Amino acid sequence: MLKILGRKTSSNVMEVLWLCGELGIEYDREDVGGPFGRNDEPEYLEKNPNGLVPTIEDDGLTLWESNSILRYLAAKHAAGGTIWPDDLQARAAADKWMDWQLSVVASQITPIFWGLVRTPEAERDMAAIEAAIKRGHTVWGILDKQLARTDFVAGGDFTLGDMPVGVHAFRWFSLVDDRPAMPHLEAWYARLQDRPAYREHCMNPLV
Ligand SMILES: N[C@@H](CCC(=O)N[C@@H](CS)C(=O)NCC(=O)O)C(=O)O
Repeated sequence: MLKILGRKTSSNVMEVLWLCGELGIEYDREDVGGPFGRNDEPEYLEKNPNGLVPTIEDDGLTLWESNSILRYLAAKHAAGGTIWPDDLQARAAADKWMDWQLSVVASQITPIFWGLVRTPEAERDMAAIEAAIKRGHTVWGILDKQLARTDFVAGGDFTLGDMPVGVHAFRWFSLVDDRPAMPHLEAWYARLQDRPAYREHCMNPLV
């Protein structure tokens, strides 16, 4: 059976749990990282030299990087389906938004999340948090423009492309009140919330 190593409070672990929920993939999960530790131990570093979560083990394969894990699991369990389309151009469109989460969204949302959730109020760098919020107006505005054209990030169907950004959308909407109206982004976020596995794994109190 698929084994997932990683605490469920990690955004990158959430992606994997969400996909397992979407596809009905059974798994065993062990708490690793954050308050649970273990990710700096030699046994874990042998599996994932970054000392980060998640890592999966499946049929003799050890794999890290959450977006790569999503691609692997979708190719294995949902081949020919819409979530990871066979059509090259549809797949590239989904891939693009997964990479965009890594290269653009992660660095925009992290100062807000760490600042407001994991830093005591007296120690917060409010200037850095406010700068990240301002940057978010531009970043999430890019996605809003895309979603004016399509219901999901890569077209009419929900795909892997929606998942990494979907996990971070919860943080953006939960932590930031100072948001310009982005009706298409808001409608997409509401569509994600129609999905039971998104609600179960990605909409828990932030810690
Ligand atoms: N690009 C990696 C990032 C992994 C990552 O940064 N994981 C964080 C949690 S979200 C982590 O392991 N932090 C250390 C910890 O939890 O102890 C991925 O997508 O898997």
